Amino acid sequence: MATRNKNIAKLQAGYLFPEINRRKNALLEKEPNANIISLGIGDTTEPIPEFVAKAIADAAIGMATLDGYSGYGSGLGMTELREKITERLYNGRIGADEVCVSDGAKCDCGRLQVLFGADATIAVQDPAYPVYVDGSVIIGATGEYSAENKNFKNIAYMPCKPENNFFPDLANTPKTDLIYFCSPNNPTGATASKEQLEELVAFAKKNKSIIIFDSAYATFIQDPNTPKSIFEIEGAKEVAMEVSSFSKPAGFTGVRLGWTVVPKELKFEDGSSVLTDWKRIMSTVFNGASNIIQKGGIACLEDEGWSVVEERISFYMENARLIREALQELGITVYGGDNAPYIWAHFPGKNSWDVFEDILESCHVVSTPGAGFGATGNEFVRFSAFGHRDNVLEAIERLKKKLQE
Ligand code: PGU
Repeated sequence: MATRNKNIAKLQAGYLFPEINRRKNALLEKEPNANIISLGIGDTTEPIPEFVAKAIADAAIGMATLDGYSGYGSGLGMTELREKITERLYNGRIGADEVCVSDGAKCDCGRLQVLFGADATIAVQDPAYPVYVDGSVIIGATGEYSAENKNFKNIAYMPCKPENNFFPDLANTPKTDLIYFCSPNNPTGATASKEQLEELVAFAKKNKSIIIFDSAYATFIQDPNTPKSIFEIEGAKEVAMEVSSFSKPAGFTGVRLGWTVVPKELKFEDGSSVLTDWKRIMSTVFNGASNIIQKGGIACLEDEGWSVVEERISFYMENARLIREALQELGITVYGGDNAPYIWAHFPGKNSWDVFEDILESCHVVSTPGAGFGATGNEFVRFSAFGHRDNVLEAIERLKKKLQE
């Protein structure tokens, strides 16, 4: 028989969200009538704009006609979509030919790991979206796991905690090939300021690192002075690429559409173009995002679609405010929730899986334990602001009852 991929064997646990689901289902087995509310996985709940659904439906029906039919696309996305992304979301700061459309940010993270390979050294924020580390483990880029330190040998973890305002201490971060950086951050909800991102770009320049900037939540930023893209920072095009997504702003978590920006200026050590290699990877292991769904993406970015997208974002941010304020009233220290759809709640001295279990058992509310995002998350629990308003209010009532005990 074939031998098991030794890198997969290094993964310390199952992927975080299926594990949470498993625990939720275990509770349902014990209490089949439990009305469980999820503030766990960051999955959108509100319908996509009707204007967008109609564009998708029209494209689908068009496929049954000779004129409307299309097969394989360019692989990097429809020109109209790429242009609209640069106009609506990047103020024209990047070229449409630097936008590579995909089936989502998570999938692009996986392909990025293939792009850089097993020899790339990486730095990640701790806590971080688990895909950066797990994906790097799978590609073999992380070295062995140390149970004692609860981390992988070849990963530079950049602790992000209240004490450093959730921005890494770059002076004490080693040089690595890649730096994963997510702002607004999943899971802490923190955003990096312009000055902080300037520091990050300067750090990457000095070390000849490439920043992989994840802006999946950029549209949730409310503060007009907070950058929504790394490309708002001067010189970033020489040291950064950006992954992003329609998932959270447009309710496309199940529809699937995202993109990665790879600037032409971004070069490897030998002077060769990262964009050229990215195109090579995309044309080899991906065949383009669905042409039907790309029409939906175009519709999102038109005025009629975008006004509803903005309404949905405001709706989720109101959920975030409700959750944040309710927890604060209960005396819990919370972070995030003002420029991001996540609230990062601190339970000093407690183990996050225990807090998660306790809230699940006693309130029938699913949260996400901070330890699932890295060792620095261990005293924290993440609450997602994605949910129907009734459910959010009900979850808040249950949390109040429980935590006031
Ligand atoms: N990037 C970040 C920072 C994310 O938090 C998520 C989703 C994605 C990318 C995925 O984007 P797609 O375009 O939909 O692929 N994070 C959610 C969902 C969990 C998951 O496994 O992706 C979360 O709850 O953290």
